[in-house]
Amino acid sequence: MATAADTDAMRRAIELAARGLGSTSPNPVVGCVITDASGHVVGEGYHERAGGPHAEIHALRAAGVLARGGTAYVTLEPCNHTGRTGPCAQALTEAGIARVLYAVADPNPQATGGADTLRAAGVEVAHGLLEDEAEAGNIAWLTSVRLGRPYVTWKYAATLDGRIAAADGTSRWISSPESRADVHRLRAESDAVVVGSGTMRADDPHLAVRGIEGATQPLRVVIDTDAAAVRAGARVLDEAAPTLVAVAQDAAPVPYVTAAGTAHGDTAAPVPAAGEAVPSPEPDAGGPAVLRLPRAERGLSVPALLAALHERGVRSVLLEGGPTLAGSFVAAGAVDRVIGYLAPVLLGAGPAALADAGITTITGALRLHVTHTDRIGTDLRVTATVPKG
Ligand code: AOF
Ligand code: ZN
Repeated sequence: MATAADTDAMRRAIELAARGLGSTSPNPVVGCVITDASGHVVGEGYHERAGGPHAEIHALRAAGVLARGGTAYVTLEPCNHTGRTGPCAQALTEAGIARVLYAVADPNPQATGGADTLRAAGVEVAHGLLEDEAEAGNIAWLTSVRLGRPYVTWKYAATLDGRIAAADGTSRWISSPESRADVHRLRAESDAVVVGSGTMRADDPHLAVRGIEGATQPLRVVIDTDAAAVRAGARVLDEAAPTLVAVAQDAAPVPYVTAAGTAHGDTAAPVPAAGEAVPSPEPDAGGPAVLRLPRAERGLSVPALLAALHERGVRSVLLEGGPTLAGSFVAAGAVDRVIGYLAPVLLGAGPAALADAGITTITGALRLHVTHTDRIGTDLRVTATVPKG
């Protein structure tokens, strides 16, 4: 039976795990708290970056000999494999941990089995404490393992009547400064930020994280189907973060000129077979990487794009605009979560946040589940998830 103290310790482990958001991919976020035999917290840790020590190891190091006879609270089932680091199930046993409570079972076939190993070594093991919270905190990685594609959040800022720009195209600034700062936090927690060619042309967005110290920059992805929207000197081509430009397989080769004035391109890229993504120069080679993808009914194939991003270790995608791109993701069933910043502003005319998503009748409407409503500055932020299945 879990006590109130057990719940507190697991809640703390979930908080610790969240510190890794944005810097652990392709690995999960994981937090761990260790209490001694009398229930005092003697060690805490979280997974900080892929390839680094797992959360349990950080917490065990902090606890030292005080871990003996104690309890470990872990947000994810301890691993059972030797990957880039040794198996945590074994490390916990060797440290003399008497009891392990974990929130979510590890769906990764390579790492699973830690609970059985611990039990076989005589450790008391229980699963499921604060499982829903821990699942929500690690949703990007869990979704990626289960579906083989990144977790996709579509974010938009609109007026209360659902418009993202006025009829003449002007849009600065609909949302409050606080909402715009919040978007930088979302970017920092995401592995990739994606925009379409319309947004590229209209806004020349920068897409990097600003104003958050120590933030990991996301991969900036521009969907430029006909290789015509990303122009020389575009802000997205600067050095602030890596950039990937996705174009159609048959689009003309385009040499991109970076802000620094050097030309980079994909002129040597072979035309791949349908459905196949072509590896391109790494973004840190100086210019944007170019990814050639199959065309779809509308723009590029969303599943092919997500598969290529997953292949590159991207576990979470933030879709930042515009309405056409969001429409094609919704139509492809590839949106997991929606975050809308609604400003108390009316326009009465102008484009809607979401363009055609292939829905023509009310029974086809995509019905969401609201998980949070928050006041951000003068705006209302609504977070909603798309029910699975
Ligand atoms: C982590 N951090 O704190 C825990 C993980 O790439 P490796 O060898 O470090 O192993 C990653 C797998 O280990 C990961 O996919 C997950 O199944 C398991 N647990 N991973 O990166 C952690 N506890
Ligand atoms: Zn581990």
